[in-house]
Amino acid sequence: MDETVISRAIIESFNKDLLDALEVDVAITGAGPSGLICGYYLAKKGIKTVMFERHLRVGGGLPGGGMMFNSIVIQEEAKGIMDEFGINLKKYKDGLYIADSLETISTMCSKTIKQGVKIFNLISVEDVVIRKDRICGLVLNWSAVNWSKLHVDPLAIKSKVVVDATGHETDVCRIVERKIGPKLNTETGKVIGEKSMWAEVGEGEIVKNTREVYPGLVVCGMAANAVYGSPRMGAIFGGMFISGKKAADVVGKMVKGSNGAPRAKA
Ligand code: 48H
Repeated sequence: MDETVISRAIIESFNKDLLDALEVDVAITGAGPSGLICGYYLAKKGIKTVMFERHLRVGGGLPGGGMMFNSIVIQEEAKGIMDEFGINLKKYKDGLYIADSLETISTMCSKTIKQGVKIFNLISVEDVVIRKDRICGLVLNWSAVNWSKLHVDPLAIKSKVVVDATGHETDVCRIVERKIGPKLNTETGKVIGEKSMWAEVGEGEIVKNTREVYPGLVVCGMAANAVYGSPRMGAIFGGMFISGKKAADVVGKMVKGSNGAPRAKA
């Protein structure tokens, strides 16, 4: 068991994965709940999908539950998605369920990877690639480079569609706004910003807000409400899952050449 063999195995396999990610159908920014669900359903449609997550761990705001009480609330409309993933739900009252946040996120992450999505953690999206008024890729750097403010130039990948699943930060939409001005298809052309908490309205509006916000760029999850100026909703997560699934449907229609056949699993 030579140490250099261990090192070589890791370097070779990571390099292969990164090279394979250079040209993909879909690149998702953010491995929170909406990004994971979106990736799962895209891969299920046979669409080559990669995901970039800034932090060491995946899951975004989900593991923290509500104020660190590690449970989340799910409404009836999202029960089918939870059932598909095989995540346990306890009925709380009619139409409302409780799930363990750690079981939820670990199961979603595992099933998304097994479905064929490659998730790269510790990599940040710091810019986009734009051609002819269309987003067609992401500019990437190690998160450690950004956090330590080192001057290191990034690398880039190309994708037919980019998904902004960055949650409250709405990072990709903000980058686009910063780089090309107020050209998003919101009322102002800019990221409007999320409104204060109103669970019912926030959960309702997130589905219609899940859409193409600029050519080649689809927004889902909390980022969808933030970009279109809808309320936050607290620790109810059904809307995030339904939004991720809708994003996969929207993106699926945008990606040409997908025959709907399941992608071969690694
Ligand atoms: C790479 C990035 C970048 C970047 C950010 O915040 P998330 O969990 O987002 P959603 O939309 O899947 O879920 C939202 C939910 O967690 C939540 O916050 C709710 C329901 N809030 C309600 C309320 O009232 O507060 O995940 C986004 C992920 C995170 O893991 C970020 O680290 C990551 O995106 N991310 N990754 N490059 N530039 N920006």
